[in-house]
Amino acid sequence: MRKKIILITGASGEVGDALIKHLSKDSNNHIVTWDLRPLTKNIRNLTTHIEGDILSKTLLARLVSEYEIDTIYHLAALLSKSSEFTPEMAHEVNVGGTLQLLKMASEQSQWRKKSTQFIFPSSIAVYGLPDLESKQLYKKVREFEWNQPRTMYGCNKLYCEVLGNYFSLYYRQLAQNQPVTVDFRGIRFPGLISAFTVPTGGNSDYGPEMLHAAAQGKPYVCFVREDTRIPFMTMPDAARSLVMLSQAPREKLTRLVYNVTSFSLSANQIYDKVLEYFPQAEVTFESGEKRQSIVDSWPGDIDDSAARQDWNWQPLYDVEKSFSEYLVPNIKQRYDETS
Ligand code: AKB
Repeated sequence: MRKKIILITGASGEVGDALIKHLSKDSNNHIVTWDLRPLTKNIRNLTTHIEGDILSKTLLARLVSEYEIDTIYHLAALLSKSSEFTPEMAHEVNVGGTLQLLKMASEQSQWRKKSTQFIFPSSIAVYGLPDLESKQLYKKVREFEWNQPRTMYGCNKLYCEVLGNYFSLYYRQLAQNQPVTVDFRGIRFPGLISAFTVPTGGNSDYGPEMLHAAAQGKPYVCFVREDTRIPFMTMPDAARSLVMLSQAPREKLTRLVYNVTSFSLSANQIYDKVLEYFPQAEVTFESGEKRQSIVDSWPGDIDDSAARQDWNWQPLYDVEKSFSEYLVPNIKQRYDETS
C-alpha cells in the first residue's frame, strides 16, 4: 500500500518554512516536500524532501509511484518582482506547474475514489486598481472586485484560481463516467512578514525588509512612498490560515477562493512601528516609478469577512501582537545570535 502523504511544493520558501513547522506538530502528518533548493537545516528532518524542478515530469512520476497524495499545498511560484523580469518563465512555472499538479490531483482523486485536496495560495496581486483615487475609494476590496491584475504574477495567480475552479467543478464534464474531482481551495494573501526569513522577489518586501534592516542596525532605502498602503499578516498566521481552510468542512464553503488578512499600514506607519522597538532605525523613502505603480494598484486593505464567516478565520496576531509578541522578540533573538 502506498503511504498517504501531504505534499508541499515550493517548500524552501518563506511560507513553506512556517507551514512545515505548523503541520509537523501533528505526528500523523507525513510530509513530502518538493523544491529546487534543499530545505534549511532547522526543518530538514521534518519531511522527506525531493530536490528538483516543479515542471519535471520524471519527478512527478516518481512521486506518484511512491505515494498516495491526500493534500497538496502548492506554494511553488515566482513572485511579482521576479516575474516581471522573466514573464514567460513565470508563466511556465506559475501556470504550467499548477496545471500539471491539478492534473495529477485529478488522477489521484480518480484512483483513490476520494478527492485529493489542492490548497492554493494566491495573492492581493490578483487585484488591479486603475489609480490612486479608486484605491482611496475602495478601501476594503472583496474577492470579486477589481480582478484586473497588472503583473504577470497577478495574472498567473488569477488564472490558476480559475483553473482550480474548473478542475473542481467541470473537469472532463463530457466524459461518460463523471470523474471524482479535485477539492480546490484558494487563499489570497496580503504581504507576509516573517521573523525568521527575509523575502526576495516580491513587491510587498519593503515591510519585512525595513524591519530586518533595523534589527541589524542597517539603513534601509524604501522603494515605495511613505503613504503607500497595503495589507499585511504574519507568517504563522499565513500557515494557520492554509491549514484552517484545508480543515474546513466542504459544505461550509461558499467560495473556492478567500481573502485573508490581519492589518493594513502605510509604509510610514510601518516605519513608526519599527522606531518604537528600534529607535535608531534609519529609513529613507526613494520610490521608483515602476515598482511604486505596481504596489499602488494593490488594494489598501481587503475584506476577509467571507473567510471569517465560513471557516472562522481570525488572525492570532493583530498589528500590536505581530510586533510585540512575534516579530520583534524573534528577530532580535535571531540577529543577536548571529552577531
Ligand atoms: C509579492 O510581493 O509578490 C508577494 C505577494 C503580494 O503576493 N508578496
